[in-house]
Amino acid sequence: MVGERVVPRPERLERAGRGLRAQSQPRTQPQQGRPFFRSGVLRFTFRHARVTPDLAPRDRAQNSGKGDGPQLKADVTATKDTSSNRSQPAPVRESAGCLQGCRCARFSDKWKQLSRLQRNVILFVLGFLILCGFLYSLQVSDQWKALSGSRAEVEKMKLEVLPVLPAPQKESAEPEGFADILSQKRQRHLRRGPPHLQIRPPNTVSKDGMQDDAKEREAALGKAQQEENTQRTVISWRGAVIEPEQATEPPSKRAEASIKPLFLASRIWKEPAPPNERQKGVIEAFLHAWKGYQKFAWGHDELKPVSKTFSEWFGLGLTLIDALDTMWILGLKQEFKEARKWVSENLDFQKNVDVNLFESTIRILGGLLSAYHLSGDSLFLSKAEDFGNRLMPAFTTPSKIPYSDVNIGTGFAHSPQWTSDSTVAEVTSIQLEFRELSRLTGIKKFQEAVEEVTKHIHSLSGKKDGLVPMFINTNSGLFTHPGVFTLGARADSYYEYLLKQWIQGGKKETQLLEDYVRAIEGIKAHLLRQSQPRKLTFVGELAHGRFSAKMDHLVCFLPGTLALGVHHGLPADHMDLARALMETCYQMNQQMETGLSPEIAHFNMYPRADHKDVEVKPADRHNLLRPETVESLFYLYRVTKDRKYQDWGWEILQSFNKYTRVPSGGYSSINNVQNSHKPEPRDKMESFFVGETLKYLYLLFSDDLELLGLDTCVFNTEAHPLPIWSPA
Ligand code: DMJ
Repeated sequence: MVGERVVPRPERLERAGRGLRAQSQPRTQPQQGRPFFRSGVLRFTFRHARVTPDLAPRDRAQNSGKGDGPQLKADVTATKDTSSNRSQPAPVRESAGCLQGCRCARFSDKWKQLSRLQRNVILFVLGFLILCGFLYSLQVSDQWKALSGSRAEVEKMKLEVLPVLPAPQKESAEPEGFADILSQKRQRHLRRGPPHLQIRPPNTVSKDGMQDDAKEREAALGKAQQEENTQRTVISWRGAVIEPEQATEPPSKRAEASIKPLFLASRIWKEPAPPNERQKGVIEAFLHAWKGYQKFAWGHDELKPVSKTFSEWFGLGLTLIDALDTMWILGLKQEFKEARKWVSENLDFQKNVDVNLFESTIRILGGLLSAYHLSGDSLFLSKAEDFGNRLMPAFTTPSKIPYSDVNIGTGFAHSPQWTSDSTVAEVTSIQLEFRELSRLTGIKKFQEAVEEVTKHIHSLSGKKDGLVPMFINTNSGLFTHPGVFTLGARADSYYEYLLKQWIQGGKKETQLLEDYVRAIEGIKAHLLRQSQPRKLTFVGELAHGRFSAKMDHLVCFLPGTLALGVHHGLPADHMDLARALMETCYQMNQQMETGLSPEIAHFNMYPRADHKDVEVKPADRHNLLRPETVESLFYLYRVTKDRKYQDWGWEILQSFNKYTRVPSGGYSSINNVQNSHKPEPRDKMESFFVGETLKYLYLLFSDDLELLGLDTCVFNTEAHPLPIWSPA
C-alpha cells in the first residue's frame, strides 16, 4: 500500500513512458482513485513531453491528414521523424536574428494554414501539457513527503511489533535510556535495602524513580554497576563460588546475561542441610530418570524410556527446563551445569511452532523463572523474558481472554481448530508466572494482560457459589457449556491460583481471597460426599444438577492447597477438609495393587458388602506419574508436621520404583495400576515427573521446614517456586 502511493520511482516512470496502452489495462487500485489518476497523468505527460517541442510541419501535416486530433500512432511516428530531421544538414547559414525571424514567419504561415480545429487541438494539448507539468511537480513533492512519512510509519510499526518477537538483547545493544531505567530500579536497592527485599510491584518503580534526584540516581547506578560487575565475575552454586573460567559457556555467550534483573540475589534459597536417607532415595530416583533422559532424549521434550527414544510436543527441551530447579534443589551440580549449558547454547525460541499457552507458561516460563531465582543466573531471566514476549499475542482476542495456542515464531495465536473456546483453568493459571515476569523485568504488559483475565472472570455471571464452568469463549468472553462443575481437569488450577496469587501479592488482593473462600464453600455445598464403607470424603462432579461420584487424581492438589490457605490464616475448617481429602487421595493409591493411583477414581456411595470405596473403570486405570498426591502430602506435612504424611510419600516413591522404573534409565507411565504383575508401561516419562513429583517428594522428606518455606515462596502449578512479594 505504501509503495503504491509512492509512484514516481524511475522504473515506474519508464514503464509509464512506454505507452498509453497501459491506460487501457484494468485498474489495479480500484479503491484508490486518486493515485490511479495520477499515474495516468504521468504517462500522458511523459509521452507528449518528448514529441511536442520538435513538432515539424511535415509531421503535423501527416497528423492532420489522419484526423482532427493527435493520434497515438501519429505521435510515435512524429517522434521518429523528428529525430531523423535532426540528422539532416542545415541548408543555409543565416544570422541568428534572421533565422529566428524567418522561422517565426514560417511558423506563423504554417499556423495560419491550419484549420481552426487543428489549432484548437494543438492549443488544448499545449495547455494540457502545461497543466500536467504543474500537477506533476506538485505530486512529486507530495509523494516524496509521503515516502518519508511512510518510512517513519514502517519504522514505528517495526518497533511496535518488536516486543512480540524481540531479538535477545545483547549487552552492547543496550538501548538509550536503559541506564535511566536501570538506575531507577537499582536506586531502589540503595534506598530500601538489599535487592532481595525489593518487593514492590514494578509499576511503582518508575513513579518512585521520578521523584528521586539525579545525584542519588547516579550514586545508585554506580553502586549497582559495581554489584553487577561482581555478579558477572562469579557464578554461584548454592553458595560456592565458581570462577568465570569454569563457566560452561564461551565469553560471547555470557553477553546473554545482559538483562539487568531487579533482584540479583535470591531470597527464596538458602543453603540446605545435607540430604537425609529418604532424600537420598529421591536423588537416586532423579538420577535414574535423568540417565534415561540424557542418553535417549537429551534436549527433547519427553523421554520414551522403553523404546529408548523421545517424543516432541513443543520441541523446546521441556523435560530439561522443567527439571532445572529440581536439580538445583537436589544439589545436582554437574547435571544443572550441563542443562544450563544446553539452555545457553541450544534453547532458541525463534521457532515456527505452536505452543499451548498454559502448558508452556507453567513449565517453561515457570521453570526458567524459578531457575533464575534459585541460581541468580540472569541467563534464565533473559530466556524467560524472550519467551514471555512470544506468548503475548495469545491475548489479542476480542474479549482479552487468551487463545489456547500461540506460534512462538510467527506470533500467530489461535483457538483449537474445533472451537473458539479456551479452558477456564488454562486462562486463569498463568498469572503467577506473568506477574512475576513483570516484577522482574519492570515490563507491565505481562501482568496487565493476565490480571485483565482475572478481573474479567471475577465479574462474570454463570458461577455456582464460586464454582466455575470449564470453558470460556475468546470472542464473547462468556462461559460456555455451563452447568458442569468439577475440581478436576479444566477447572482445577483456577482455584489453586486464586489462593496462590493472593499469597504471592502479599495477601492484599482481597478479591482473589473472596473468590477462593467462596469457591471452597461451593465445593462443600455441591461437590463433597462420603464413600462407603470407609466414609472417605471425596470431591465429585456436578453436571446439570446430577452428581457424579467421579474424582480425577488431579483433584488431589486440593488438600495441599487447602492446607496452604490455612497456613496463611484461612479458617481452621479448611484444614479438616484438607486432612480428610488427603486420606482419600492416599487411599486412591493405597487401594490399588501397584500402590499407585489411577487417573480417575469412582467412589462407591452405597453400603454393599462386596464393594470397595474406590472403583476404577478400565479406561481410567493408567497412571501418568502425576504429582498431585505427593504435592498435597508435602503441604500437609509442612503444616501439621505429622510424619505419617512423609511415610505415605515414601510408600508412593517405592511404588514408583517398583512398577514404573525402566532399567535402562527413566520412569514410564503405566496402563494398569490394578495389575501388579503386568502394569504395562506406556513408554512415556512426562516432564512433570522430574519437575514436580520428585521435587515434592524431596521437599516432603526434608527435616528443614524452611527449605523453600511456605512463607517465603509460592509454588506454581508445575511446582516451580516463586518468591512471595512481601513477607507474610
Ligand atoms: C502438571 O502439568 C500441572 O500440575 C498441572 O497443573 C496439572 N497437570 C500436570 C500434572 O498432573
